[in-house]
Amino acid sequence: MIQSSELILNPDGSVYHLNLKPEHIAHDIIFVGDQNRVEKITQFFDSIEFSTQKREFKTQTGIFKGKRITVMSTGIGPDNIDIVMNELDALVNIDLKTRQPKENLTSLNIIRIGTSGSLQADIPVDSFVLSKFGLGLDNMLRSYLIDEVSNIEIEDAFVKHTNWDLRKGKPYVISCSSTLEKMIESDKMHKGITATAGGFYGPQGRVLRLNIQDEKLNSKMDNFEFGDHQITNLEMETAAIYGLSAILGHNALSLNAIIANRASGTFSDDPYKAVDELIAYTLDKLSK
Ligand code: R1P
Repeated sequence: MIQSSELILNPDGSVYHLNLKPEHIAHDIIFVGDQNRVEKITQFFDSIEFSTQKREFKTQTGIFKGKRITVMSTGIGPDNIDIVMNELDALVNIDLKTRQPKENLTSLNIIRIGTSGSLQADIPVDSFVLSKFGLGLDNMLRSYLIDEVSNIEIEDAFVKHTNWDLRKGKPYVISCSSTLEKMIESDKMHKGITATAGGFYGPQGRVLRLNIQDEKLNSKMDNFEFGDHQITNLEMETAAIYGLSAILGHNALSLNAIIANRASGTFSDDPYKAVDELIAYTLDKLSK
């Protein structure tokens, strides 16, 4: 039995941070970072059966073209993903009354619709990137046992190429769900390795008033290659979602609207438009 200090439930039986009970979520789930993006998606639904919000975690479940879908905001960063993924998994794979893991496990389909900065000059603002791999620079996932799901060859090549300082922890690389990739991909999507940082400024090479540990990191990431793969973009959730999905047994895919180009120093004139187009693209693919 899992103790109440470890799996915390609210007085109504919902999971602690997400405020959800098992009946509130669909098996197809869309993650967004920004809580205001939830309704940008559910406005297209035929009906909404459930809404809740606690802190930055806003959830709505409804029907889109006959398909039951949950849309949820995760807030920013891998630490939030640790909460979201563990509590979502508990909703389907732990009996919350007996506090025992279930024998027959359920796999959720999770698609992130996020914003991101491109590292490549030829992946311009307002384009889309499908994350074939997540490269975690954040360390959160290293608290778990990940050797069976991580791509050690790419990790080692990246550490060597960037002369990575291992005092920051070892980067981890996890692949997307190939099933979801096949469902969503098209020639509108760039594909590559998405780097996930544990912060927005220093951890992504931004210098305002503080010196950073490796000023050349972004340019070294920009010219890293492993087989056909290069690092396309930098954001704050993908690798953590891929890692926890892989070890918990869920399917995950991350889609990125490119709103900044770090190579050229440009920012989209209308970042909301790119996100709206990615939402329309994803809903269309999901409804087929
Ligand atoms: C930083 O501004 C936030 O934007 C990006 C990053 O991953 C980070 O969460 O994604 P979202 O727009 O989905 O939040």
